Amino acid sequence: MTRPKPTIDYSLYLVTGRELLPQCKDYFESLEESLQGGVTLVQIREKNTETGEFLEIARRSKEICRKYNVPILINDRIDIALGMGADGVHIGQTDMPIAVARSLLPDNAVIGVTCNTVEHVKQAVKDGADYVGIGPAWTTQTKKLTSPVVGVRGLGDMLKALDGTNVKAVSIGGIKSTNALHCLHGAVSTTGHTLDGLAVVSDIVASPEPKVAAEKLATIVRAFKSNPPSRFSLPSGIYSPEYLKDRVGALISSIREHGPLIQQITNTVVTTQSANATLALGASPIMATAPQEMEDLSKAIGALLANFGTIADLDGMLLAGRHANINRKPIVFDPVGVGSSRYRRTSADTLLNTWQATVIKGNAGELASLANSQEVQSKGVDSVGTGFKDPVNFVRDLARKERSIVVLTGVQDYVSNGEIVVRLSNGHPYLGEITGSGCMVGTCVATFCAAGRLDEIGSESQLEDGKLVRGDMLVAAVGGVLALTVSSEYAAAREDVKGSGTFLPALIDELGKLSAQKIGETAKIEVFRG
Ligand code: 3NM
Ligand code: MG
Repeated sequence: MTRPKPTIDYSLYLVTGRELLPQCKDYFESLEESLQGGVTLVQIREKNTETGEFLEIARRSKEICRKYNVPILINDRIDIALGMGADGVHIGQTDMPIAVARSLLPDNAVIGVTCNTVEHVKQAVKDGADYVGIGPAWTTQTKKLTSPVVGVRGLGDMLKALDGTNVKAVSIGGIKSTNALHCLHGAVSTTGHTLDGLAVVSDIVASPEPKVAAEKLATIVRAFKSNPPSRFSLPSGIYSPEYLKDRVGALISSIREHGPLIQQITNTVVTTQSANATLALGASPIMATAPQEMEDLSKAIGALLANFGTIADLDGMLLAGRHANINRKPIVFDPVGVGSSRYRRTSADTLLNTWQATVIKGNAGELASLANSQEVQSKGVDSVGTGFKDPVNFVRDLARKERSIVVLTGVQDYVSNGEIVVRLSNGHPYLGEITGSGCMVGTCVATFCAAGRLDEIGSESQLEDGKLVRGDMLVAAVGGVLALTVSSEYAAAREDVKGSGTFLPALIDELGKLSAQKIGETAKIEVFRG
Protein backbone atom coordinates (compact mmCIF):
# COMPACT_ATOMS: atom_id res chain seq x y z
CA MET A 1 0.00 0.00 0.00
CA THR A 2 1.36 3.42 -0.84
CA ARG A 3 1.17 6.18 1.67
CA PRO A 4 -0.08 9.53 0.43
CA LYS A 5 2.41 12.29 -0.18
CA PRO A 6 2.84 14.61 2.76
CA THR A 7 1.05 17.90 2.27
CA ILE A 8 3.69 20.50 2.00
CA ASP A 9 3.48 24.17 2.80
CA TYR A 10 6.10 25.73 0.57
CA SER A 11 5.75 29.22 2.06
CA LEU A 12 9.15 29.48 3.72
CA TYR A 13 11.61 26.89 2.51
CA LEU A 14 14.91 26.79 4.38
CA VAL A 15 17.86 25.38 2.48
CA THR A 16 20.69 24.72 4.92
CA GLY A 17 24.24 25.98 4.54
CA ARG A 18 26.41 25.15 7.52
CA GLU A 19 29.38 27.07 6.19
CA LEU A 20 27.37 30.30 6.52
CA LEU A 21 26.60 29.96 10.23
CA PRO A 22 27.81 32.87 12.32
CA GLN A 23 30.74 32.03 14.57
CA CYS A 24 29.65 30.26 17.74
CA LYS A 25 26.25 29.37 16.32
CA ASP A 26 25.54 25.66 16.49
CA TYR A 27 23.95 24.23 13.37
CA PHE A 28 21.21 22.28 15.13
CA GLU A 29 20.38 25.20 17.39
CA SER A 30 20.12 27.46 14.35
CA LEU A 31 17.88 24.96 12.58
CA GLU A 32 15.56 24.66 15.56
CA GLU A 33 15.33 28.42 16.00
CA SER A 34 14.50 28.89 12.34
CA LEU A 35 11.70 26.34 12.68
CA GLN A 36 10.40 28.28 15.67
CA GLY A 37 10.43 31.37 13.49
CA GLY A 38 8.12 29.79 10.92
CA VAL A 39 10.14 27.79 8.38
CA THR A 40 7.66 25.41 6.73
CA LEU A 41 9.98 23.13 4.76
CA VAL A 42 13.65 22.19 5.14
CA GLN A 43 16.23 20.96 2.66
CA ILE A 44 19.53 19.63 3.92
CA ARG A 45 22.18 20.78 1.50
CA GLU A 46 25.72 19.51 2.10
CA LYS A 47 28.08 19.85 -0.81
CA ASN A 48 31.41 18.81 0.74
CA THR A 49 30.53 16.43 3.55
CA GLU A 50 31.51 12.79 3.81
CA THR A 51 28.64 10.35 3.57
CA GLY A 52 28.76 9.21 7.18
CA GLU A 53 28.67 12.74 8.56
CA PHE A 54 25.99 13.83 6.07
CA LEU A 55 23.80 10.92 7.16
CA GLU A 56 24.22 11.80 10.81
CA ILE A 57 23.44 15.46 10.23
CA ALA A 58 20.37 14.56 8.20
CA ARG A 59 19.15 12.14 10.88
CA ARG A 60 19.42 14.65 13.68
CA SER A 61 17.93 17.39 11.50
CA LYS A 62 14.96 15.15 10.81
CA GLU A 63 14.34 14.65 14.54
CA ILE A 64 14.24 18.41 15.00
CA CYS A 65 11.99 18.97 11.98
CA ARG A 66 9.58 16.29 13.21
CA LYS A 67 9.11 18.23 16.47
CA TYR A 68 7.69 21.06 14.39
CA ASN A 69 5.88 18.85 11.92
CA VAL A 70 7.98 20.22 9.10
CA PRO A 71 8.95 17.94 6.20
CA ILE A 72 12.60 17.43 5.35
CA LEU A 73 14.18 16.96 1.92
CA ILE A 74 17.74 16.02 0.99
CA ASN A 75 19.72 17.80 -1.70
CA ASP A 76 20.89 15.51 -4.46
CA ARG A 77 21.75 12.39 -2.41
CA ILE A 78 19.10 9.71 -2.88
CA ASP A 79 21.11 7.31 -0.72
CA ILE A 80 21.07 9.69 2.22
CA ALA A 81 17.36 10.34 1.75
CA LEU A 82 16.67 6.61 1.80
CA GLY A 83 19.07 6.00 4.65
CA MET A 84 17.38 8.39 7.08
CA GLY A 85 13.84 8.38 5.76
CA ALA A 86 13.55 11.88 4.34
CA ASP A 87 10.28 13.09 2.86
CA GLY A 88 11.95 13.53 -0.48
CA VAL A 89 14.82 15.00 -2.44
CA HIS A 90 15.77 18.12 -4.29
CA ILE A 91 17.72 17.60 -7.47
CA GLY A 92 19.64 19.92 -9.72
CA GLN A 93 19.88 19.99 -13.49
CA THR A 94 23.10 17.97 -13.46
CA ASP A 95 22.01 15.51 -10.77
CA MET A 96 20.23 12.19 -11.21
CA PRO A 97 17.23 12.36 -13.60
CA ILE A 98 13.83 12.55 -11.90
CA ALA A 99 12.67 9.23 -13.36
CA VAL A 100 15.65 7.41 -11.88
CA ALA A 101 15.22 9.15 -8.53
CA ARG A 102 11.53 8.23 -8.54
CA SER A 103 12.29 4.61 -9.24
CA LEU A 104 14.61 4.43 -6.26
CA LEU A 105 12.51 6.37 -3.77
CA PRO A 106 9.23 5.43 -2.09
CA ASP A 107 6.10 6.33 -4.08
CA ASN A 108 5.19 9.13 -1.74
CA ALA A 109 8.58 10.86 -1.96
CA VAL A 110 8.50 14.55 -2.80
CA ILE A 111 10.82 15.49 -5.63
CA GLY A 112 11.82 19.03 -6.46
CA VAL A 113 14.00 20.27 -9.26
CA THR A 114 16.13 23.36 -9.74
CA CYS A 115 15.06 25.21 -12.89
CA ASN A 116 16.87 28.15 -14.45
CA THR A 117 14.91 28.39 -17.71
CA VAL A 118 11.38 27.97 -18.99
CA GLU A 119 12.60 24.84 -20.80
CA HIS A 120 13.79 23.37 -17.52
CA VAL A 121 10.37 24.00 -16.02
CA LYS A 122 8.55 22.35 -18.91
CA GLN A 123 10.83 19.32 -18.66
CA ALA A 124 10.35 19.09 -14.89
CA VAL A 125 6.59 19.09 -15.40
CA LYS A 126 6.87 16.29 -17.96
CA ASP A 127 9.12 14.31 -15.68
CA GLY A 128 6.64 14.50 -12.83
CA ALA A 129 8.34 16.88 -10.40
CA ASP A 130 6.32 17.88 -7.36
CA TYR A 131 7.78 21.34 -7.25
CA VAL A 132 10.34 23.49 -9.00
CA GLY A 133 12.86 25.84 -7.44
CA ILE A 134 13.09 28.71 -9.94
CA GLY A 135 15.77 31.34 -10.18
CA PRO A 136 18.17 32.76 -9.44
CA ALA A 137 15.89 35.64 -8.54
CA TRP A 138 18.90 37.73 -7.60
CA THR A 139 22.59 37.13 -7.52
CA THR A 140 23.91 35.30 -4.49
CA GLN A 141 27.17 34.67 -2.64
CA THR A 142 25.91 31.36 -1.33
CA LYS A 143 26.36 29.24 -4.42
CA LYS A 144 28.61 29.62 -7.41
CA LEU A 145 25.98 30.27 -10.03
CA THR A 146 26.20 28.22 -13.19
CA SER A 147 23.46 30.03 -15.06
CA PRO A 148 22.64 33.71 -15.46
CA VAL A 149 20.42 35.51 -13.00
CA VAL A 150 16.83 35.16 -14.19
CA GLY A 151 15.63 38.08 -12.13
CA VAL A 152 12.20 38.61 -10.67
CA ARG A 153 10.91 39.76 -14.06
CA GLY A 154 12.00 36.47 -15.60
CA LEU A 155 10.17 34.30 -13.10
CA GLY A 156 6.72 35.05 -14.52
CA ASP A 157 7.34 33.13 -17.74
CA MET A 158 8.58 30.17 -15.73
CA LEU A 159 5.44 30.25 -13.61
CA LYS A 160 3.31 30.40 -16.73
CA ALA A 161 4.78 27.06 -17.79
CA LEU A 162 3.11 25.62 -14.66
CA ASP A 163 -0.40 26.74 -15.64
CA GLY A 164 -2.80 23.83 -15.57
CA THR A 165 -0.43 21.62 -13.59
CA ASN A 166 -0.30 20.81 -9.91
CA VAL A 167 3.41 21.49 -9.72
CA LYS A 168 4.34 24.01 -7.05
CA ALA A 169 6.99 26.71 -7.32
CA VAL A 170 9.38 28.45 -5.01
CA SER A 171 11.89 31.06 -6.01
CA ILE A 172 15.53 31.00 -4.84
CA GLY A 173 18.65 33.11 -5.01
CA GLY A 174 19.44 36.22 -2.97
CA ILE A 175 16.03 36.40 -1.33
CA LYS A 176 15.98 38.44 1.87
CA SER A 177 13.34 39.96 4.08
CA THR A 178 14.13 43.26 2.36
CA ASN A 179 13.27 42.03 -1.13
CA ALA A 180 10.88 39.16 -0.39
CA LEU A 181 7.75 41.18 -1.05
CA HIS A 182 9.20 42.56 -4.27
CA CYS A 183 9.92 38.98 -5.33
CA LEU A 184 6.41 37.73 -4.50
CA HIS A 185 4.76 40.73 -6.12
CA GLY A 186 6.90 40.73 -9.23
CA ALA A 187 7.00 36.97 -9.85
CA VAL A 188 3.60 36.63 -11.42
CA SER A 189 2.87 35.30 -14.89
CA THR A 190 0.73 37.26 -17.34
CA THR A 191 -1.90 34.61 -16.57
CA GLY A 192 -1.80 35.38 -12.86
CA HIS A 193 0.23 32.39 -11.64
CA THR A 194 2.06 33.26 -8.40
CA LEU A 195 4.79 31.64 -6.29
CA ASP A 196 3.94 29.12 -3.58
CA GLY A 197 6.84 30.24 -1.47
CA LEU A 198 10.39 31.46 -1.12
CA ALA A 199 13.53 29.38 -0.66
CA VAL A 200 16.23 30.98 1.44
CA VAL A 201 19.70 30.10 2.65
CA SER A 202 21.81 32.98 3.94
CA ASP A 203 19.14 35.38 5.14
CA ILE A 204 18.23 32.79 7.77
CA VAL A 205 21.34 30.66 8.22
CA ALA A 206 23.85 33.50 8.42
CA SER A 207 21.73 35.36 10.95
CA PRO A 208 22.76 35.30 14.59
CA GLU A 209 19.01 35.31 15.26
CA PRO A 210 17.56 32.81 12.79
CA LYS A 211 14.22 32.82 14.57
CA VAL A 212 13.79 36.53 14.02
CA ALA A 213 15.02 36.25 10.44
CA ALA A 214 12.57 33.45 9.70
CA GLU A 215 9.72 35.30 11.38
CA LYS A 216 10.26 38.34 9.19
CA LEU A 217 10.20 36.26 6.03
CA ALA A 218 7.28 34.09 7.15
CA THR A 219 5.21 37.17 7.98
CA ILE A 220 5.75 38.59 4.51
CA VAL A 221 4.90 35.36 2.72
CA ARG A 222 1.86 34.76 4.90
CA ALA A 223 0.58 38.29 4.35
CA PHE A 224 1.03 37.99 0.60
CA LYS A 225 -0.64 34.60 0.39
CA SER A 226 -3.54 35.43 2.68
CA ASN A 227 -4.36 38.51 0.67
CA PRO A 228 -3.63 37.22 -2.78
CA PRO A 229 -3.35 40.00 -5.27
CA SER A 230 -6.51 40.08 -7.32
CA ARG A 231 -5.24 39.03 -10.69
CA PHE A 232 -3.10 42.09 -10.99
CA SER A 233 -3.24 43.21 -7.41
CA LEU A 234 -5.55 46.07 -8.10
CA PRO A 235 -9.28 46.43 -7.84
CA SER A 236 -11.23 46.21 -11.04
CA GLY A 237 -14.84 46.33 -12.11
CA ILE A 238 -15.54 49.53 -10.28
CA TYR A 239 -14.09 51.95 -12.75
CA SER A 240 -16.22 54.36 -14.69
CA PRO A 241 -15.33 57.83 -15.94
CA GLU A 242 -17.46 59.34 -13.17
CA TYR A 243 -15.82 57.22 -10.51
CA LEU A 244 -12.36 58.18 -11.76
CA LYS A 245 -13.22 61.88 -11.79
CA ASP A 246 -14.51 61.68 -8.23
CA ARG A 247 -11.47 59.84 -6.98
CA VAL A 248 -9.04 62.18 -8.76
CA GLY A 249 -10.86 65.15 -7.25
CA ALA A 250 -10.46 63.61 -3.81
CA LEU A 251 -6.74 63.09 -4.41
CA ILE A 252 -6.29 66.77 -5.27
CA SER A 253 -7.67 67.69 -1.84
CA SER A 254 -5.55 65.03 -0.22
CA ILE A 255 -2.35 66.41 -1.79
CA ARG A 256 -3.17 69.90 -0.51
CA GLU A 257 -4.11 68.63 2.92
CA HIS A 258 -1.05 66.44 3.51
CA GLY A 259 1.60 68.11 1.32
CA PRO A 260 3.53 64.86 0.78
CA LEU A 261 7.26 64.93 0.12
CA ILE A 262 8.01 63.87 -3.45
CA GLN A 263 11.54 62.72 -4.07
CA GLN A 264 12.60 63.26 -7.64
CA ILE A 265 15.75 62.03 -9.23
CA THR A 266 15.27 63.71 -12.53
CA ASN A 267 17.24 65.27 -15.31
CA THR A 268 19.03 68.59 -15.39
CA VAL A 269 16.79 69.95 -18.15
CA VAL A 270 13.60 69.87 -16.09
CA THR A 271 14.59 69.90 -12.42
CA THR A 272 13.37 73.40 -11.66
CA GLN A 273 10.09 73.23 -13.50
CA SER A 274 9.33 69.80 -12.03
CA ALA A 275 9.97 71.11 -8.53
CA ASN A 276 7.71 74.09 -9.26
CA ALA A 277 4.98 71.83 -10.60
CA THR A 278 5.16 69.78 -7.40
CA LEU A 279 4.83 72.90 -5.27
CA ALA A 280 1.95 74.18 -7.36
CA LEU A 281 0.03 70.96 -6.75
CA GLY A 282 0.48 71.44 -3.01
CA ALA A 283 3.25 68.90 -2.37
CA SER A 284 6.93 69.32 -1.45
CA PRO A 285 9.68 68.44 -3.87
CA ILE A 286 13.06 67.11 -2.81
CA MET A 287 15.41 66.69 -5.72
CA ALA A 288 17.98 64.52 -3.91
CA THR A 289 20.34 62.33 -5.89
CA ALA A 290 23.17 61.23 -3.57
CA PRO A 291 23.15 57.49 -2.86
CA GLN A 292 24.27 58.11 0.73
CA GLU A 293 20.98 59.72 1.73
CA MET A 294 18.50 57.39 0.03
CA GLU A 295 17.84 55.17 3.01
CA ASP A 296 16.95 58.09 5.28
CA LEU A 297 14.87 59.84 2.69
CA SER A 298 12.89 56.75 1.78
CA LYS A 299 11.29 56.78 5.22
CA ALA A 300 10.08 60.35 4.89
CA ILE A 301 8.89 60.53 1.32
CA GLY A 302 5.43 59.90 -0.06
CA ALA A 303 6.67 58.74 -3.45
CA LEU A 304 9.77 58.50 -5.59
CA LEU A 305 10.21 59.60 -9.19
CA ALA A 306 13.11 58.05 -11.09
CA ASN A 307 13.58 59.87 -14.38
CA PHE A 308 16.75 59.11 -16.24
CA GLY A 309 16.70 61.88 -18.79
CA THR A 310 20.34 62.78 -18.27
CA ILE A 311 21.20 59.55 -16.46
CA ALA A 312 23.99 60.67 -14.18
CA ASP A 313 22.55 59.22 -11.03
CA LEU A 314 22.11 55.53 -11.68
CA ASP A 315 23.54 54.47 -8.30
CA GLY A 316 21.24 56.87 -6.51
CA MET A 317 18.26 55.57 -8.46
CA LEU A 318 19.12 51.96 -7.69
CA LEU A 319 19.37 52.61 -3.98
CA ALA A 320 16.44 55.00 -3.79
CA GLY A 321 14.18 52.44 -5.44
CA ARG A 322 15.35 49.58 -3.25
CA HIS A 323 14.58 51.59 -0.15
CA ALA A 324 11.29 52.78 -1.57
CA ASN A 325 10.27 49.13 -2.05
CA ILE A 326 11.40 48.26 1.45
CA ASN A 327 9.35 51.13 2.87
CA ARG A 328 6.50 50.42 0.48
CA LYS A 329 6.52 53.80 -1.21
CA PRO A 330 5.34 54.14 -4.79
CA ILE A 331 7.98 54.45 -7.49
CA VAL A 332 7.28 56.20 -10.77
CA PHE A 333 9.80 55.25 -13.43
CA ASP A 334 10.25 57.53 -16.43
CA PRO A 335 12.77 55.91 -18.80
CA VAL A 336 13.36 59.03 -20.85
CA GLY A 337 14.89 58.27 -24.23
CA VAL A 338 15.45 54.62 -23.34
CA GLY A 339 15.57 53.63 -26.99
CA SER A 340 18.29 56.11 -27.87
CA SER A 341 21.36 54.32 -26.51
CA ARG A 342 22.43 50.91 -25.33
CA TYR A 343 23.50 52.40 -22.02
CA ARG A 344 19.98 53.64 -21.34
CA ARG A 345 18.55 50.29 -22.37
CA THR A 346 20.75 48.28 -20.01
CA SER A 347 20.25 50.85 -17.27
CA ALA A 348 16.49 50.51 -17.55
CA ASP A 349 16.84 46.75 -17.23
CA THR A 350 19.15 47.07 -14.26
CA LEU A 351 16.71 49.38 -12.52
CA LEU A 352 13.67 47.23 -13.22
CA ASN A 353 15.54 44.13 -12.09
CA THR A 354 16.55 45.82 -8.84
CA TRP A 355 13.26 47.27 -7.73
CA GLN A 356 9.59 47.00 -8.57
CA ALA A 357 8.23 50.09 -10.28
CA THR A 358 4.71 51.09 -9.30
CA VAL A 359 4.14 53.14 -12.45
CA ILE A 360 6.12 53.12 -15.68
CA LYS A 361 5.51 56.18 -17.81
CA GLY A 362 6.77 56.87 -21.29
CA ASN A 363 5.97 57.93 -24.82
CA ALA A 364 5.36 55.37 -27.55
CA GLY A 365 9.02 55.12 -28.55
CA GLU A 366 10.19 54.65 -24.97
CA LEU A 367 7.61 52.04 -24.08
CA ALA A 368 8.16 50.19 -27.36
CA SER A 369 11.84 50.00 -26.54
CA LEU A 370 11.14 48.76 -23.01
CA ALA A 371 8.80 46.11 -24.38
CA ASN A 372 11.27 45.06 -27.09
CA SER A 373 8.74 46.02 -29.74
CA GLN A 374 9.87 47.28 -33.14
CA GLU A 375 6.53 48.93 -33.82
CA VAL A 376 7.50 52.46 -32.82
CA GLN A 377 10.94 54.01 -33.17
CA SER A 378 12.52 56.85 -31.23
CA LYS A 379 14.69 59.74 -32.14
CA GLY A 380 16.57 60.83 -29.03
CA VAL A 381 13.96 61.41 -26.38
CA ASP A 382 11.14 61.79 -28.90
CA SER A 383 8.89 59.18 -30.39
CA VAL A 384 8.72 58.90 -34.17
CA GLY A 385 5.51 58.43 -36.11
CA THR A 386 1.96 58.05 -34.94
CA GLY A 387 2.38 55.38 -32.30
CA PHE A 388 0.95 51.92 -31.78
CA LYS A 389 -1.75 50.43 -33.96
CA ASP A 390 -3.42 48.99 -30.87
CA PRO A 391 -2.32 51.09 -27.89
CA VAL A 392 -5.03 49.64 -25.64
CA ASN A 393 -3.68 46.11 -25.86
CA PHE A 394 -0.09 47.27 -25.86
CA VAL A 395 -0.34 49.06 -22.51
CA ARG A 396 -2.40 46.28 -20.98
CA ASP A 397 0.16 43.65 -21.95
CA LEU A 398 3.11 45.71 -20.77
CA ALA A 399 1.38 46.37 -17.44
CA ARG A 400 0.88 42.63 -17.00
CA LYS A 401 4.42 41.85 -17.92
CA GLU A 402 5.99 44.46 -15.68
CA ARG A 403 3.44 44.04 -12.88
CA SER A 404 3.00 47.80 -12.74
CA ILE A 405 0.73 50.55 -13.91
CA VAL A 406 1.73 51.67 -17.39
CA VAL A 407 1.16 55.20 -18.67
CA LEU A 408 1.60 55.78 -22.38
CA THR A 409 1.69 59.49 -23.19
CA GLY A 410 0.86 61.06 -26.51
CA VAL A 411 -1.94 63.10 -28.05
CA GLN A 412 -4.15 60.69 -26.17
CA ASP A 413 -2.79 59.12 -23.00
CA TYR A 414 -3.40 55.52 -21.99
CA VAL A 415 -3.20 54.18 -18.45
CA SER A 416 -3.51 50.49 -17.56
CA ASN A 417 -3.20 48.22 -14.56
CA GLY A 418 -3.04 45.10 -16.71
CA GLU A 419 -6.76 44.66 -16.42
CA ILE A 420 -8.48 47.77 -17.66
CA VAL A 421 -7.24 50.57 -19.86
CA VAL A 422 -8.18 54.22 -19.41
CA ARG A 423 -7.88 56.60 -22.36
CA LEU A 424 -7.48 60.28 -21.56
CA SER A 425 -7.95 62.89 -24.28
CA ASN A 426 -7.03 66.18 -22.66
CA GLY A 427 -4.05 68.37 -23.45
CA HIS A 428 -2.90 71.17 -25.72
CA PRO A 429 -0.37 71.39 -28.57
CA TYR A 430 1.72 73.81 -26.48
CA LEU A 431 2.71 70.81 -24.33
CA GLY A 432 4.66 69.56 -27.33
CA GLU A 433 6.39 72.90 -27.78
CA ILE A 434 8.00 73.16 -24.36
CA THR A 435 10.65 70.87 -22.96
CA GLY A 436 9.87 68.55 -20.09
CA SER A 437 6.10 68.35 -20.31
CA GLY A 438 6.43 64.54 -20.27
CA CYS A 439 8.74 64.79 -17.28
CA MET A 440 6.17 66.94 -15.50
CA VAL A 441 3.57 64.25 -16.13
CA GLY A 442 5.90 61.92 -14.22
CA THR A 443 6.14 64.46 -11.41
CA CYS A 444 2.36 64.83 -11.25
CA VAL A 445 1.85 61.06 -11.28
CA ALA A 446 4.34 60.63 -8.42
CA THR A 447 2.54 63.34 -6.46
CA PHE A 448 -0.85 61.68 -6.96
CA CYS A 449 0.62 58.29 -6.07
CA ALA A 450 1.79 59.70 -2.75
CA ALA A 451 -1.72 60.96 -2.08
CA GLY A 452 -3.28 57.68 -3.20
CA ARG A 453 -1.13 55.76 -0.79
CA LEU A 454 -1.89 58.11 2.09
CA ASP A 455 -5.57 57.67 1.39
CA GLU A 456 -5.41 54.03 2.28
CA ILE A 457 -3.09 54.07 5.23
CA GLY A 458 -4.95 54.02 8.49
CA SER A 459 -2.66 52.52 11.05
CA GLU A 460 0.86 51.23 10.66
CA SER A 461 -0.32 47.68 11.32
CA GLN A 462 -2.24 47.78 8.08
CA LEU A 463 1.11 47.98 6.36
CA GLU A 464 1.49 44.29 7.12
CA ASP A 465 -1.05 43.39 4.51
CA GLY A 466 1.32 41.98 1.93
CA LYS A 467 0.90 44.72 -0.63
CA LEU A 468 4.01 46.32 -2.03
CA VAL A 469 2.20 49.64 -2.22
CA ARG A 470 -1.15 50.50 -0.72
CA GLY A 471 -3.75 52.58 -2.49
CA ASP A 472 -5.17 52.48 -5.98
CA MET A 473 -2.26 53.46 -8.17
CA LEU A 474 -4.33 53.28 -11.36
CA VAL A 475 -6.49 56.13 -10.09
CA ALA A 476 -3.36 57.98 -8.99
CA ALA A 477 -1.75 57.64 -12.41
CA VAL A 478 -4.95 58.83 -14.10
CA GLY A 479 -4.98 61.79 -11.70
CA GLY A 480 -1.40 62.74 -12.45
CA VAL A 481 -1.94 62.69 -16.19
CA LEU A 482 -5.18 64.66 -15.94
CA ALA A 483 -3.61 67.23 -13.62
CA LEU A 484 -1.13 68.25 -16.26
CA THR A 485 -3.27 67.86 -19.37
CA VAL A 486 -6.35 69.59 -17.96
CA SER A 487 -4.20 72.40 -16.56
CA SER A 488 -2.59 72.80 -20.00
CA GLU A 489 -6.00 73.51 -21.52
CA TYR A 490 -6.78 76.19 -18.93
CA ALA A 491 -3.30 77.71 -19.35
CA ALA A 492 -3.47 77.82 -23.15
CA ALA A 493 -6.84 79.56 -22.99
CA ARG A 494 -5.51 82.47 -20.96
CA GLU A 495 -5.24 85.83 -22.66
CA ASP A 496 -1.72 86.45 -21.38
CA VAL A 497 -0.44 83.28 -23.03
CA LYS A 498 0.99 84.17 -26.42
CA GLY A 499 3.20 81.15 -27.13
CA SER A 500 5.21 78.37 -25.52
CA GLY A 501 7.33 80.87 -23.54
CA THR A 502 4.39 82.38 -21.70
CA PHE A 503 2.64 79.01 -21.60
CA LEU A 504 5.04 77.37 -19.13
CA PRO A 505 4.52 79.79 -16.21
CA ALA A 506 0.80 79.81 -16.94
CA LEU A 507 0.82 76.03 -16.74
CA ILE A 508 2.42 76.19 -13.29
CA ASP A 509 -0.24 78.74 -12.27
CA GLU A 510 -3.01 76.47 -13.48
CA LEU A 511 -1.60 73.43 -11.68
CA GLY A 512 -1.94 75.54 -8.57
CA LYS A 513 -5.56 76.34 -9.37
CA LEU A 514 -6.57 72.83 -10.34
CA SER A 515 -9.75 71.69 -8.64
CA ALA A 516 -12.07 68.72 -8.46
CA GLN A 517 -14.61 70.84 -10.26
CA LYS A 518 -12.31 71.50 -13.19
CA ILE A 519 -11.52 67.80 -13.45
CA GLY A 520 -15.23 67.02 -13.31
CA GLU A 521 -16.05 69.48 -16.07
CA THR A 522 -13.08 69.02 -18.36
CA ALA A 523 -11.60 65.53 -18.09
CA LYS A 524 -12.21 63.34 -21.13
CA ILE A 525 -12.09 59.75 -19.97
CA GLU A 526 -12.93 56.46 -21.66
CA VAL A 527 -12.58 53.06 -20.01
CA PHE A 528 -11.81 49.82 -21.88
CA ARG A 529 -12.11 46.42 -20.26
CA GLY A 530 -10.13 43.30 -21.07
N1 3NM B 1 20.33 27.38 -5.69
P1 3NM B 1 20.78 32.56 -0.74
S1 3NM B 1 20.70 29.86 -5.74
C1 3NM B 1 21.04 26.66 -3.43
O1 3NM B 1 19.70 29.42 -8.50
C2 3NM B 1 20.81 27.68 -4.45
O2 3NM B 1 19.55 27.29 -8.35
C3 3NM B 1 20.24 28.41 -6.48
O3 3NM B 1 21.17 31.14 -1.36
C4 3NM B 1 19.80 28.38 -7.88
O4 3NM B 1 19.38 32.47 -0.25
C5 3NM B 1 21.06 29.03 -4.30
O5 3NM B 1 21.74 32.70 0.41
C6 3NM B 1 21.57 29.69 -3.09
O6 3NM B 1 21.03 33.58 -1.77
C7 3NM B 1 20.60 30.65 -2.50
MG1 MG C 1 22.66 19.44 -7.03
